[in-house]
Amino acid sequence: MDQILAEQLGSVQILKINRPEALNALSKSLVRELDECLDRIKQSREIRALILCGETNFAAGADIKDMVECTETEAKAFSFSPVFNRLATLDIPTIAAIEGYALGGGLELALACDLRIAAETCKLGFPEINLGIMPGAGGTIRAPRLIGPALAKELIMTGSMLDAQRALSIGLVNRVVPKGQVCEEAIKLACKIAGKAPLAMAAAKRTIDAGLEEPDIVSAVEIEAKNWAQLFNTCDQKEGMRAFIEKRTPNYTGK
Ligand code: DAK
Repeated sequence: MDQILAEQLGSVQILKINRPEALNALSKSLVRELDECLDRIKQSREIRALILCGETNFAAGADIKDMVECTETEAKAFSFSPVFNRLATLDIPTIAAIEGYALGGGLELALACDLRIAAETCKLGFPEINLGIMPGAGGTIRAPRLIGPALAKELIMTGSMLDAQRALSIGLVNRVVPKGQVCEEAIKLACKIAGKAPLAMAAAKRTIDAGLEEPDIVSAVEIEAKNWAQLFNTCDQKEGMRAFIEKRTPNYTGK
């Protein structure tokens, strides 16, 4: 059975994690499948936004049964981080639509996305500390950048779960919607974003992420200025501004 179900709605790609019997725990083979999907998405010129979701759960973490007897070398060979990094650095915007549990590696997967929409009944957290490990696929790095080091340390050190409202209040998720509506909301948001100029979208994403890496604000603003000016080499910049002046809807081609 496919552990990732792929569906394309216009220019929006939906990847649904499909391992309900284990609350969508991320097995090695499931993450390999995800990687193959990312390959296809990277090569596509049609796909302009990606949604990651599950049916009743997002993902209750990496598969503990896969990891329990790992040696250090085997743990290193577990290839979650490279795949999550590839997801995080895709040119297109990515949205995690979170129903149910997003725990451990599941939360790390959601954090590798640009935006997160959560069902009001969902539970998020890093329970790794309860298993004698710590987050290892971006959690200790991406969570502090998103919610600050103190709140990230509290989450990681206690291993406690947060509900959706608390996650919203600390900026861990962008929006909270009623149970059962996350996918619908994510599709609406993805369609809105997918209609924008793709090169500008990619540049905005790359620039925000580069700015977070760059401790010196003057250098960060220089990166922004360079990336901004480069957009004037694109047909889409001319199209966007001409469409405004001509009072019509722009037709972006990604060139
Ligand atoms: N792994 C394997 N199976 C899991 C699972 C998991 N993470 N979570 C749930 N399941 C399975 C259960 O074993 C059970 O299967 P059966 O016993 O029926 O065969 C089934 O899903 C239903 O679960 P429960 O019976 O436990 O359901 P409850 O509603 O009672 O509880 C729960 C739901 C989410 C509170 C509970 O299932 C739970 O605590 N699950 C574990 C959550 C967790 O600790 N997650 C973090 C895992 S550690 C890496 C870096 C990082 C990582 C991996 C690699 N590298 C750098 C390579 C990530 C590590 C983690 O995520």
